Amino acid sequence: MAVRLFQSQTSMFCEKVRVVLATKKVPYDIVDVRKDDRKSLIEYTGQRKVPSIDYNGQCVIDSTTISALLEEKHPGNSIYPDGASNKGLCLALEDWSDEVLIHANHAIRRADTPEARKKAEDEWDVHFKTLDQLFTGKKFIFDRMTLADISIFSQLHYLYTVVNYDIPARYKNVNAFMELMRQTLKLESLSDSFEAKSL
Ligand SMILES: N[C@@H](CCC(=O)N[C@@H](CS)C(=O)NCC(=O)O)C(=O)O
Repeated sequence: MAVRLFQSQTSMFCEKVRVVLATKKVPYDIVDVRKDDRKSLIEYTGQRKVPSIDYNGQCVIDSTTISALLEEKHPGNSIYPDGASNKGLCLALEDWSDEVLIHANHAIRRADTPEARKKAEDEWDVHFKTLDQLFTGKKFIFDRMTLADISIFSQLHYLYTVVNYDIPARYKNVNAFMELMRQTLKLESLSDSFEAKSL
């Protein structure tokens, strides 16, 4: 089996796929697209976005599609919860995280005035409040780590790895979740990005 992940180390969507690959213990090689200005990525996939994957010759683009393919090919250590209703909820949370939290991340990373920074932090506050309620009385969202946790973690983790912004201590449940994920992913610190290792 030959799997190549076209990625950049700092992308939250690439980290999401690295965690899925590691959870499923799938060996893979990394093609760092920054090193050749995305030339190898464009040659193989015909487009510029990462993560993209070469799965035994099959070209797959987008972290959601890649995760679903990995689940199909490697059903052990499932990344989805049991039961159709919980799976639907997990997919909805993955989508919310990928499509909504990403905007808050773009806003805080791009903020270049104190006003823009304040607006971006206010936007994050809305999401932290939502997440703090979501994680009330829970460790993971379902009974074990699923793609909902992995997607949310990847967006929140970007605040530590790239933005240099710590989640305020008042969001106790969100901070407890980040600490649990740090331990689960065997990260020494939340400022370390998740590497290409097996769990
Ligand atoms: N929905 C996509 C988002 C992927 C995405 O936005 N990738 C960014 C890096 S974080 C990218 O490659 N942007 C380069 C471009 O659009 O040219 C996914 O889940 O994979």
